[in-house]
Order: sequence, then structure tokens, then C-alpha cells
Amino acid sequence: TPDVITFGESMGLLISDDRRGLEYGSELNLSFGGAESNVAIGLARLGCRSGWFGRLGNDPLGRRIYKAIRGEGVDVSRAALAEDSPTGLMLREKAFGNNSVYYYRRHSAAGMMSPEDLDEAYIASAKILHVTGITAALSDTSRETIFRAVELAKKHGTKISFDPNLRLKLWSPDEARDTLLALAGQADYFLPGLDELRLLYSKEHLEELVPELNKLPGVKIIKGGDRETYILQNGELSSVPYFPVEQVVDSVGAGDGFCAGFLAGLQQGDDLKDAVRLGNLIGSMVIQAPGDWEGLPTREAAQSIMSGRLHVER
Ligand code: KDG
Repeated sequence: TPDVITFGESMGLLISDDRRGLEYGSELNLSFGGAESNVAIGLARLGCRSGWFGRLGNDPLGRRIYKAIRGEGVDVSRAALAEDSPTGLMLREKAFGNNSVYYYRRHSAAGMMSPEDLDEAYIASAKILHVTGITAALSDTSRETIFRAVELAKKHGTKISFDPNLRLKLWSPDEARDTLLALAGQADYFLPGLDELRLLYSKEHLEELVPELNKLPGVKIIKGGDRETYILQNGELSSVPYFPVEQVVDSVGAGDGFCAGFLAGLQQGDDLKDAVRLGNLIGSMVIQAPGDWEGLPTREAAQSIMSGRLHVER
């Protein structure tokens, strides 16, 4: 059984790289994305046993996504290909001055997930359950599912890792606040971005946010600082600097890469600082390749960069 499990919506992803954007460009690249499956894939590549579940439509996109995630070595034994509704879709454009995503996911199979879809024994057998706020934004039943999963994890001593992943195209900060902070209050590892904290607490500076965060139990790892990731543990703030990046090709997926590296670090027994360092490294690698997850490195690739070893090309 997997050590780290996660669930959520994975969708077909069409990316336009054309500077003319989706309105005038003519070519699209087909892939898929989904914050939670990105994390599960990242973990598997780093040598961890990970599992992902969720509902996909039993259609070409759904089967493609299912097989791709399974092909990465992620346990998909609890994932479902549903007949009642289609796989969601998302379009991204990297147009001149405009990096936007457009969701076509309302009434998708994933949003129909409900608490009855959860396998209690599966959650009990994992060491960590990783969830993100996207799932809470999809539908009422999806939100009930995430809270129920967290409750089951607590009951069985499975640790909870939570990334708010506030997606403003799904809900506003005002709509999201109570739900995301309730989940944050349940997390053993709360992994927000600094910009998300600003929106959730309506406070601009880290110094003002720290007292708020200190009210939450658990460890807080704050992503998206200018040059570093912050760790807030037992009221004490420290930080771990980013790795240098040659060229940012596609910044989407940085946070998921971070979570994968961080959770992989914890699984291999790293202390918090080293786990965050691995998170920073994986985040920095995923943004140097196009796509939401394709640039996630294997354990060997990550290790050779971490140790500064040169890669033998031929
Ligand atoms: O973190 C990247 C994800 O946001 C992306 O892969 C797609 O899950 C996704 C979403 O809802 O935007």
C-alpha cells in the first residue's frame, strides 16, 4: 500500500504556446493536469509509494489520464472511470502578456465525488493524506468528501498535508476563506503560498501573518517568498533559500512540485529543513520544462543536482 495518498480532479489540458493566444493561435498541445495527481507523480518519480484517486469520465481523455498516472507508478487502484459524466478539461494560453487558464469542468465526473467513494481502509493504511483546496471548490459533495477524508485520516492517525491551492477562477477569497482555514486547522502540514495567505487573511506582510498562523496547530510551510520558503514551527520562523533557475519555461506546477519534494523528504526521514530543501529543488525543476508535471525529476536527477554532481552525457 502507498505511503502518501491524495485525491482530486485531473483534467485534460490543452496548452497553446502561440503568442497569439487561444483566440488566434492554431496549435494546441494535449496533456493533462490536476494538482493532486501532479503531486502523486512527483512522489513516485522520487521513489516514494504514492496513490491517487478520483473520478474520471470513461472517455478517451479519462482513460488517457488514468493510464498515464498508472504508468508513472502511482497506485490508481481506488480511482474510478465513471459513466455518468465526462472528464473535465482545461485550456491554457501563453499569449503575449497573458498567461491564463480556462476551465471546462463544471458537471465533470470529478465534481460528482461523494463521501461514499472513500475507502476508509485505504486512508487508514497510508502515512500521509495530501489534499488541496481545489477539491473543496468543485461542488458540495466534493467539499463533503474532503472533510470526510480528513476526518477518517484523523481517526486512524494518518497525517494530513494541506495545500490551499486557491484558484480564483473557481471561487473568491471570501467564498473560500472559511473552508480553507477550517482545513488548515486540521493539517499536520499546512503548505500555503504567501500570496494565498495575503488573500485569506487580508494582511500584506509576513510579520502580520505569522501571529495568525501561530493560532493553527501543525507545521506551516510558506511557499512563494521572493527568494525562499519559510518554515513556521512552534512559533519559530526560519527559511530555506531557493535553488537557482536557468530559465522559467512554465511556472505552473511549481507548488505541486514543492509538495512532492517536501513529502518525499519527510518519507525518507529528512528533518523539516532538508525536506523543504528537496521541495525547493523539485519546484525549481518542474518550472524549467513545459507542462504541469512533465518536468518533475526522478530521484537520481534530483540527487545529482542536489549534490552538484555533473551529469554524464556520453
Ligand atoms: O497546480 C497546478 C494545477 O493547478 C493544475 O495542474 C490544474 O489542478 C489544476 C487546477 O485545478 O487548476
